[in-house]
Amino acid sequence: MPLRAISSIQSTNRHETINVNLVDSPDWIRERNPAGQLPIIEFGPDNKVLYESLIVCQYLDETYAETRPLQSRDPYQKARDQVFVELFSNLWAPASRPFFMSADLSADWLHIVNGFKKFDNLLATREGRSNFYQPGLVDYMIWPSIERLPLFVDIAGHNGADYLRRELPTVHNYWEQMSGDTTVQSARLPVETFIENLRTFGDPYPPRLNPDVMRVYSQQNSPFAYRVLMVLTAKQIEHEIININIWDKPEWFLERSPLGKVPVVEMGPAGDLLNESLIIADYLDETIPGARPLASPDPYQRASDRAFVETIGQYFVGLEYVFTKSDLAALWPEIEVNLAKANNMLDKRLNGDKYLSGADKPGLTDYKIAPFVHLLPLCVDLLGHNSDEYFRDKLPVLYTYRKAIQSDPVVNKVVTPYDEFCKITDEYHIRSKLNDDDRQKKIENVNSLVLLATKVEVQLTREQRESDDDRRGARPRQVTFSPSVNRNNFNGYANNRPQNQRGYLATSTRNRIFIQKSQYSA
Ligand SMILES: N[C@@H](CCC(=O)N[C@@H](CS)C(=O)NCC(=O)O)C(=O)O
Repeated sequence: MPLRAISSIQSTNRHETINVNLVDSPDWIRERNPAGQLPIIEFGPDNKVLYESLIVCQYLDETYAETRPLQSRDPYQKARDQVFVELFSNLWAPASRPFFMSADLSADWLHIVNGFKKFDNLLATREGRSNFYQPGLVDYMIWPSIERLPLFVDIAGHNGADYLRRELPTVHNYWEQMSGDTTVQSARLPVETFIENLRTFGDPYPPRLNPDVMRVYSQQNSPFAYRVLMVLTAKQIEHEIININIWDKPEWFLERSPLGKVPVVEMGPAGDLLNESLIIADYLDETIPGARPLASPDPYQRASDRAFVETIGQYFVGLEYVFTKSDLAALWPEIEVNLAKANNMLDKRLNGDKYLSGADKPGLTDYKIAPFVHLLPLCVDLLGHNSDEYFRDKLPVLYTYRKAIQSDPVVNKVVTPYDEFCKITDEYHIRSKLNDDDRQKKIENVNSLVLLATKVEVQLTREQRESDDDRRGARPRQVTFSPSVNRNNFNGYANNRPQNQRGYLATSTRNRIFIQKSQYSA
């Protein structure tokens, strides 16, 4: 229940929010909370960590008491309030489960009603104690559940507002009063965004804050994305990076990438999209002068360079096999032949130069192949050979060229260091061997959220139809949701955590959707 923590934080206290994809939880979450659950807060110069929403909120209240204390000062009352929240949570969990899990809510309706009635009775035991003009910690702890109640009734096929008024009078009264609270209001989320959140399992689509800044959808370890990032970096073009969890892609990414692959760039006020790394690289160099042109000015040279990239790319097949084939050893003879061909082709094309550009800095063709040359030894190392010796002895041109591109500051800035990449590759292999139970559990988690999203959508369509028919008049949508994301935080995160992110992210290759500060912002 990440929402609790968020809605109880005073808006005057600065915080940033990282949404985590819990369906496919990254290791760095378990490093912070062994149970792998949210919310987790991380704070202070020594990165203190705290989890369990009730404990987190209590801590926040005690630490930031100067603005507005949220708990009773009387220890007995405080303890009783805690017991109340526990009782409440225990009732909410079984009552809400059918909304996530059951395909036929009408069959579960009696069970649901029963749970909601208990809810109402429990809330009645506190009547008179809440000061609605100044809700306290207890209120903010139970509100995220109560806020959803009318919508849940709606999606079960009944009219949520009417049902509350008739059957759950205490909840109804409480809901109306709490809705007027400014903290509750500031944390509201349109129901459409709620649906999107259920389907995306991580951050919702991060709005582009500045349409002049080019956006790159990337993945921290994608050599294809590196091509584009190298061109942008070499030309010093301002950009922002959204890393996508390519193992579990959010829908808003799929809407932007025809094959679901990174890189994709999103540009200009109209959000023009372009995919395919080589095409993007050419386009950027042709249309933006930047710090320096990267391609040859001669059309024939440019065309033959493109052909060179296509052809040598086929000899990097060993690298592709690392990620696509299980029995690398059987493919070793083929890998060796191709590596030798790549070495010879590069030798001819370089003709003694340091870079393919023929200059003292890499050019467009160098940046197109650099990510692959950087990673190429993987297909040697993973077979237990020593790639350094192998390249030096058998592939001397590739060996020297690799050292040359790795000494370029642009390449260095963009790529994950080779050693780190080896660890990631191990993880990748472990990951693809996830046991079937884990996989099944994940699929069930996803399905239950998608089911709920679908139910909410069906309800919205029904509401829309009814209001179109003007049968009941345009009933204002009554239920909105606490956000799981503080919208400002896209900004905050981008500004607060720029340069140290690479190392941090590289330890976890999965699930990160974040904005990296563009390298060349003022
Ligand atoms: N031809 C594409 C290839 C891009 C590509 O394969 N990207 C990988 C990451 S290295 C990807 O997005 N994979 C996700 C998937 O295929 O589902 C290009 O050059 O941009």
